[in-house]
Amino acid sequence: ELGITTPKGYDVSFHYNPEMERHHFGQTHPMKPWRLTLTKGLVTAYGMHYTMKNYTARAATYDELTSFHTSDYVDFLATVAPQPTPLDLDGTNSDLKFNLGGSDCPLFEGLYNYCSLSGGASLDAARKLCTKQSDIAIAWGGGLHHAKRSEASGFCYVNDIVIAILQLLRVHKRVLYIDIDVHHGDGVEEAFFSTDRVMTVSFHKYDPMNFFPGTGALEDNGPKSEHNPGAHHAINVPLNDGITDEQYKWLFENVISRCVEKFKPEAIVLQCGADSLAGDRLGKFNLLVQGHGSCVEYCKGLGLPMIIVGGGGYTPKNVARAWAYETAIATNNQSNVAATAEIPLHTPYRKNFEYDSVLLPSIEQILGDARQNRNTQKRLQEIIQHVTEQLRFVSA
Ligand code: ZLV
Ligand code: CA
Ligand code: ZN
Repeated sequence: ELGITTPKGYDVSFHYNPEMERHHFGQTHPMKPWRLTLTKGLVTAYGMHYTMKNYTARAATYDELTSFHTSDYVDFLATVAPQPTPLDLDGTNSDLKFNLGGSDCPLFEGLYNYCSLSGGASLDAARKLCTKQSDIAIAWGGGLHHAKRSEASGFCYVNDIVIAILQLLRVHKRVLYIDIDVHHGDGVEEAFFSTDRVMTVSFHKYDPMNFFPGTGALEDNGPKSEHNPGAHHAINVPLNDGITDEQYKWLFENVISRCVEKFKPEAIVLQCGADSLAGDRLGKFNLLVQGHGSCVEYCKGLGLPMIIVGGGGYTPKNVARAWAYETAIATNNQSNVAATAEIPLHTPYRKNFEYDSVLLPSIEQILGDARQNRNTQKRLQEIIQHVTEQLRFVSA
């Protein structure tokens, strides 16, 4: 069996389970698992599924979940039921353990199944890389970067990324984790705080008093003790509202090229949270699908085995556009897709796409007017300067 290979010779696999989207965080909660349906519909409408291997992701097992999480926490996740009481009509029972049941991390029907499916998809992706059956493995249901060993946080209950990286570390000496979600990838950073085998790089909006989770300052680079091998292996790129494609691409390539040069990773995990796109319900950047996708393009060009996971993204139609476009980049269908400006007529839920149903809407189509850009070129230079200095302490 030769498998399906894209014209450039990459084996791409797509790990997806339609069961995930049947879960609901609640009417007013911004996280809509249904965006995965929209993404898969678009990927299929463009025919991209013919150019990759498609796997129905399985649920991660208890043992797989406890490769990172404590058994106390996983046991609790497995047994808690949504408990709306007469005093708690919206299901936001906030006095539960492990940060569960508040408005960010509500308890809902099938929560454990949802978490296991997200974990299973990313873990399957990691295993395909380990066995060299895939060069690029895509799991849009993963990317839940805030979950801690023993705590839920920011819409994330199980850290599928940490579980996938632990799997990669069985075979790969060094793994580079890159996070373009608009929020700081704190859970992944913390999990690998004391090892020099994982470097974490997060690009995010940073405004500690007003924006979740409030961590990820430029100067936070891992443990301060030089005796700790993890020192200098956490890279943070704090940004302000309104950053543009041009600036982001420039910054991304400058930062990542330096990290790759010094750290020499054997595999990459790229978290593609789509809340960094213009028009997101929570994020306030000015990124277009093209700018967001340029990060995927750049990483692919490094020629290293790579897992691509999802993450945030709160305007479902924009999430689907970006993740379909990025699937196209991975499978080398990019030019076909860009040439077909119109979203195909037979796309399920096509009416959801608005803006004349184009795949790559302009900033005017999305926002009317771009948001004010609060990132100066001077500040971006400072960031590159700081990252370069940190990397002096890093070697492969
Ligand atoms: O995209 O939340 O601001 C990966 C990801 O990175 C907070 N949470 C916390 C800190 C104090 N609270 C406020 C509680 C908010 C309750 C419910 C919302 C409800 C409606 C609309 C927006 C939010 C919301 N919550 C916006 N930002 C938050 C953050 C959590 C962000 C998680 C991002 C997850 C999947
Ligand atoms: Ca981030
Ligand atoms: Zn986010």
